[in-house]
Amino acid sequence: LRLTSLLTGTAGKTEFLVYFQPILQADTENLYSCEALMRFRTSAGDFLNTQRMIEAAEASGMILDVGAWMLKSAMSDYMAMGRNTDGIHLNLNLSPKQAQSSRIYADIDAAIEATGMPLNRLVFEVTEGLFLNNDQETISFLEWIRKNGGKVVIDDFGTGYSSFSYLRKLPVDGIKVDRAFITNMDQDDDALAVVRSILAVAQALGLEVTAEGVETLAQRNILRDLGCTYLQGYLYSKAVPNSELAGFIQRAN
Ligand code: G
Ligand code: G
Ligand code: NA
Ligand code: MN
Repeated sequence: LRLTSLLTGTAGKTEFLVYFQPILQADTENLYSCEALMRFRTSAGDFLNTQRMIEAAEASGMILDVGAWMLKSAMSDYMAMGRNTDGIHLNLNLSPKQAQSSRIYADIDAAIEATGMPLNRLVFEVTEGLFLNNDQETISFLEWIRKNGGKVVIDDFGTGYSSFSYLRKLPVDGIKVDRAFITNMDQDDDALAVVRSILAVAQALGLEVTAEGVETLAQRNILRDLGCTYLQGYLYSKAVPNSELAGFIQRAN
């Protein structure tokens, strides 16, 4: 598999990179966090499709090594921005396999130890699929994060199987409403109704809501009026390398 040669460095100089995409407080538009997103750049300078690469890593089991690399690199790059990222959270994506592996505690501990990034500024993004088997070890892991001051949010919310009644029982702090609903919200009444309902339920359950894929001021205004907590999307910034993120943060201050 390609990824094996990538990881062992036998595929030329394909680089693993960490990009960052800002997440803003919806009411003030102050910077709340940045989501770390993996990028794969070939020696020719082309970017490989991230989703396909992640899927290949999951299928081959290499996601555990790739994920551990990602945790440490994202925290390290983030801390290297120094004062710029003081007090700002860092969102990290966890694959289900990664979150369910027994080494996840050690991987997180090692990354924190190596970089000095405090756990109470980390937000872990997991997908609804993680909760399908109702596995007690998964629940314990998420509770461990939250006991230590970290947060857990459900990514791509609305695309999977989670029901609202189930949501109430999960050890999570919030949800990220899938981009598909946000994209269509200002043209499609059904999409707007879904976003409205999700926000109403989340608020009733005391959950924070992030809207992802916010591209227009019209979408921003609707989301603010509905009491959405955080906003993320091209309206503010795409995912950028840390060199560009530092500039973005300075302009925001
Ligand atoms: O940023 P972009 O739209 O290219 O991301 C494509 C997909 O890859 C998204 O579903 C995103 O969540 C996922 N992804 C990006 N970085 C990581 C990562 O570090 N870990 C995991 N598990 N998924 C990631
Ligand atoms: O699965 P996850 O939500 O982590 O995937 C995020 C993906 O969405 C990334 O590939 C990212 O580049 C992309 N993305 C982020 N913001 C926007 C946006 O405003 N519009 C669009 N079309 N894609 C976005
Ligand atoms: Na994500
Ligand atoms: Mn998402």
